[in-house]
Amino acid sequence: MKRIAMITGVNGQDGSYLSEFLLSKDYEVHGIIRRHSTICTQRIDHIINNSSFKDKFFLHYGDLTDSCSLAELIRKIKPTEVYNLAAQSHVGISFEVPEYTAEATGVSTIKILEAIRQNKPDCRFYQASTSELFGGIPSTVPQSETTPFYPKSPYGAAKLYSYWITVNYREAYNMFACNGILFNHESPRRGEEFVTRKITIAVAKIMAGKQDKLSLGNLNAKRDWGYAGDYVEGMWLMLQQDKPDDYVLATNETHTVREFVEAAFEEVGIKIEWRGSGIDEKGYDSKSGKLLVDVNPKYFRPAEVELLLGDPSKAEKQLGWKRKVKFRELVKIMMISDTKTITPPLMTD
Ligand code: NAP
Ligand code: F7E
Repeated sequence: MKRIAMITGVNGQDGSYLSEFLLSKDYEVHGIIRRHSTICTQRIDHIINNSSFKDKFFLHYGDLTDSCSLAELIRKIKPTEVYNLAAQSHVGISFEVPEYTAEATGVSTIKILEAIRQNKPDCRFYQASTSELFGGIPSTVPQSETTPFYPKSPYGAAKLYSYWITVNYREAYNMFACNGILFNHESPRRGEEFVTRKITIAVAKIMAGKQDKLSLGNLNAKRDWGYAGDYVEGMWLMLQQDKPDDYVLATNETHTVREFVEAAFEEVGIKIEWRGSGIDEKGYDSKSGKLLVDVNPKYFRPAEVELLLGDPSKAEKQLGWKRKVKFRELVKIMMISDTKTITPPLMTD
């Protein structure tokens, strides 16, 4: 049987890695992009411009908030698998655009599920669920498929709806619908407003003399950070099982934002020495004494998820999935990439 995947959010971080992965497995891949006033396909240009994918990789306009476009795409493409990766995916920004986040990250999922139910009910469905669902009960660690949910942001609350409507369509209509409850995963293609990429870009720019210091919010937040390239394989594995189910993908390791900062500077030979506390905490180059990191309350969130640590044992056992890239290797991969891109200026004043 011809395997045809439809990916919403194809030009996002995960969409780009998943496209590469599925093309390597000989899928026909149909990616959905929304219209921008400028072209936003940087993460997939290498696929678009690769002639061997000319008859394998297709892009279509569509929008999460437009059920007409989604239904028409399902009718036209007749996918065997749909990966719903598109979302307003920034937790901090979800406090600034809460209603839009509810529409794009929550309600849109029913539009896709209904389009599948009515037009291609045997199609398998992957929902990009998230560790943000666990949010507010930091004492419950490590978090697994049985940990209660307690979202702490408009983003988390919208994803909660998407999680349950996916379970509901599986149970009510016997659809093959799965939730991947993914903990944070990063890469050189990570959006520049997420903390890891903000840090690696800033360190590269500081080294190139293009930025003075890095300003951050909560340095104490702990995250379970993995590598996006590892996680897309887990998404695919979920849709290859005999029965649909929900799975956590995580590394089972947690690190503070502060530790990520230290690791990134260590990659360029700088040891950070911290002085002060709270909003007065600052990070200095231990050799030169130069101020490199400070705290700016504008990056604090109205409500914060303090601690995420995932237990991926169900996915490891049932899917045979395991993350390959460890924390320090992830920081290194991102630092090498950003250092290469942000070259030192050719001339100085
Ligand atoms: P990302 O880089 O922010 O990509 C999000 C994608 O959604 C982009 O392609 C974006 O397109 C698209 N999109 C946003 N609003 C849209 C709309 N109204 N209509 C159509 N497309 C729209 O996110 P990611 O890191 O790849 O994450 C993929 C999915 O997994 C998201 O649903 C995210 O919430 C979820 N997730 C991510 C993580 C993580 O750590 N990365 C962890 C758990 C869950 P534009 O380029 O047009 O904005
Ligand atoms: O924040 C803290 C911030 O924005 C991580 C999304 O992919 O993963 C991601 O959500 C932590 C938070 O990711 C800054 O307060 C400090 O505690 O990189 P982030 P996130 O909120 O964990 C989940 C699993 C998803 O599902 C989401 O789609 O870092 N932090 N200072 C900062 N965060 C940012 N962005 N910027 C700062 O300056």
